[in-house]
Parts: sequence; C-alpha cells; structure tokens
Amino acid sequence: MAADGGNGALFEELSWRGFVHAVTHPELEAALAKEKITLYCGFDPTADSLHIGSLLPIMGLAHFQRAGHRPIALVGGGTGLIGDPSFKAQERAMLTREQVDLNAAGIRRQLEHFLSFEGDNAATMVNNADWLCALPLIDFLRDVGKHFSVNVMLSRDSVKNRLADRDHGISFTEFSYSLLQAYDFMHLYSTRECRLQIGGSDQWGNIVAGMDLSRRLCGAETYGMTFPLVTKADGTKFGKSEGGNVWLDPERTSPYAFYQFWINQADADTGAYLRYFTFLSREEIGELDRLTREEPHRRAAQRRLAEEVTRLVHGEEALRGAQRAAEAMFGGDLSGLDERTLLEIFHDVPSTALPKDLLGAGRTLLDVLAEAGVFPSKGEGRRMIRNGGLYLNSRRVDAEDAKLDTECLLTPALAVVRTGKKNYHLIRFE
Ligand code: 383
Repeated sequence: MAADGGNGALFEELSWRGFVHAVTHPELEAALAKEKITLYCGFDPTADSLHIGSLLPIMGLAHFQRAGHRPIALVGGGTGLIGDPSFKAQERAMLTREQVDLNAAGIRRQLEHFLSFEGDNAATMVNNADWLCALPLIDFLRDVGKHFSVNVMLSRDSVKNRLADRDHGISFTEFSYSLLQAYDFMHLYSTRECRLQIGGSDQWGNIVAGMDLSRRLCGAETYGMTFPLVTKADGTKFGKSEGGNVWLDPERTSPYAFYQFWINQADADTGAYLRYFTFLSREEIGELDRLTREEPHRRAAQRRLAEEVTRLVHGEEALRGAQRAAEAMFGGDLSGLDERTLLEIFHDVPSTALPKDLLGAGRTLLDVLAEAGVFPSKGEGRRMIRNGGLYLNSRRVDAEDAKLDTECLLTPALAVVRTGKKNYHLIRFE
C-alpha cells in the first residue's frame, strides 16, 4: 500500500516523520506528486553488515517505494575500494578487494529485506564496481575530472578538518572519492533515468557533485535530498550500545540485544524514533506519544518501537525469541533460548564454572549448588527447597535429594538457577 495513499502526499509524510534535512530544489515536492521517479541511495561495504546508522536511508527508500517510486539500492563495491572521506577525522584503512567483495555480498543480502523486488515499481540492486572498476584513467580525467574545480572541492565542509590538520591529512585517493560518487549518479541517470539521490546529511557534497556532473555531461536536471543525522536528546551518540555499534546482522548483534537497544531508549527520543524507524501511522504514533506523556513508567512506546524495528530487521520468529528472552529475566520460561542469548540475558549475574564430569556422578543438586556458592549453606539450600524457592531452568526443584545429571541442563553447557523471585546464578559446565 502506498504510504501516501496514492494522493501525492509522500513529501508531506516524510517531512512529518522528520526525514527531510535538506532538498536541492523546492520543486521536488511537486515533482514527486506528479510522477513516479527512480531514485537511489548508496551504501559502501566498509563492513560485512550494515548498522542502524544506515536504517534511516533504508526506511527512506522504502517510503519512496510504498508511494510508488522506483528505488535503486547501490552497493559501493567500487567506491568501497577508495573510502569516503566525508566528515571522517582520518584516512580510512584500505580494504582488500576480497574483503570488499565479501562485505558487498553481506550488505546486499541485508538490503534485500527492506525493499520489494517485484511489481511495477520493483526495486533494483546495483554494484558500482560494475562500471567504476572498468573506467580508463586518461578518459576519466579528461571527461569527468575537467568538470570538477579543486577550489570548490577544497571548500567543502566534509573535508575541511582534514585540510586544516596536516597530521591527519587527506590522500589523493580519498580526495577523488566524490568524483566517483558523482559519476555513479550520472551513470544511473543515463542508464536508468535515475533522477534523485538520497542520503544522510554527510552526503550533501557528494550528491550535489553528481547533480552537477549530470547537468554538464547529460544536460540532466536531477534532485538531491538528505536526511538528518539521528541524535539523542541527552547528547550522546545514537546507535551505540555497551558492545559498540548496533548491527543489523544477527550474528553481530543478537536479536535480543537489538530488541533491548530499542526498549532502552529515553522517553524524549522514542517519539522521533517511532517516526523514523517504523511504518506506524500518525494516529498510532500520536497515541503512543500520549502514553509516554501520561504513563511513562509503562514504556508502551519503547515496547512498540522495539517490536516494530526488531520485526522489520529480523522477522517475526526472532522477535518472539527476543521478547521471550526479555521476559525470562522476570521469571519467564527459559526453554528454547539458545546459549548465546542466555549468556547475554544473564551477563551480569553471578556464574560458576564446574567440570562437566560432575554430571551424572551421583552428586545431589543441593550439594553441588551449595559448593558453587548459590546458597550460603546446605541447610539454607534445604530450607529454600522446602519453601518452594529454588528453581532450575525455570522449573521448581521439589526434592532435596534430586541428583545432578544431564537433565539439569538447559543447553549442552548451561544451567540457570534462580532462588527467590529474581536472584539468578549461572552454572557453566566445562
Ligand atoms: C557510494 C556511491 C554512491 C552513493 C553513495 C555511496 C556511499 C556514500 C557513503 N555512505 C555512508 C556509508 O556507506 O559513504 N559515499 O557508510 C552512509 N550511507 C547511508 C547514509 C549515511 C552515510 O550508507 O548518511 C548513513 O547511511 O547516506 O553516512 O554512488
């Protein structure tokens, strides 16, 4: 379904959601209402996964597609070999071709999740290595380079710091980056009639360079639109959690950690993030904003945000797993959670490593747990069992003489002990 109901209100919708940082032409709004256009956004394969910093432009592409426009997702297999210096404090480490290819494949798979590659306005995926890597140097310098003024390039905000600071200067390699991105826009215009490039506000200079080149070489009028940098009300950097970047790859950031990241957002940020990172309607978001104002302690908006974004990025099943893991801390069912998720949930509870051969050696659970320091004494442990206060893997332990065997394990190497309502202790068999 079109996000704008098909009535040409896409631009208004994007503005309401806070997506519009700058546009090159005020006429873009009318152009988008009048016709269906092709647009693109590029992602460089600097790692084998995207992180949530890329989520806003991805949502942007998806909004355009829902409104009937044709999105192109560009993977920078060529530009990734060079490295975009925009607003970067220092020269990037050069990646090998093999690494860039591997990364590009990973990113491509992720981008495929968010767009539809079928129907009238099917999305396409391109890799700029396909045309950039084949450019002949002399022709490039003559035909493309001639249209770039080094004077203008030196005045760009995006490289200012690098020019001022000799210790962190800029190589010719990185300095030439914006010519390559400019070439892409011109190439996509001439081969696919692509008329608009979108990107984060850090991409303004590169986008404008591409429009300029398309005008000079093809006589084309193209557009640019940038999104804001996502910020947090408390001034700290958005998109980092304890472990660093929040990645879209479930191997790098588990769906549970991903879900928790969104659950933990501050009240002051949640409304903006619902607009940015979900497709919920204005009515739904308005209602969630009201709940944040009137009963913030329930965190209904954070919960909905976490639910929507986790479903979008990881799918329904992973969302259920993350929600169950989140409940596990409060006495919920632990069965079916994998070892990695369990270690994440219980990363700050006391844990004891025991030798694997203790399992099935005829020792009682009570003995072993007392030795592991789960209770102060065996007597205390006994009392706990009698009072129904000892749980193993979320099941109550009723027998004082219960034996320690493989039945006591939750995963091949883990058992989770709970005493009382929420005192956890992790037992790792090694
Ligand atoms: C390469 C070739 C093009 C068009 C764009 C590119 C990539 C661009 C870039 N983008 C960032 C990246 O890849 O470096 N030169 O990490 C980020 N983007 C998007 C968005 C953002 C930008 O992928 O602001 C955040 O995610 O534009 O920093 O022909």
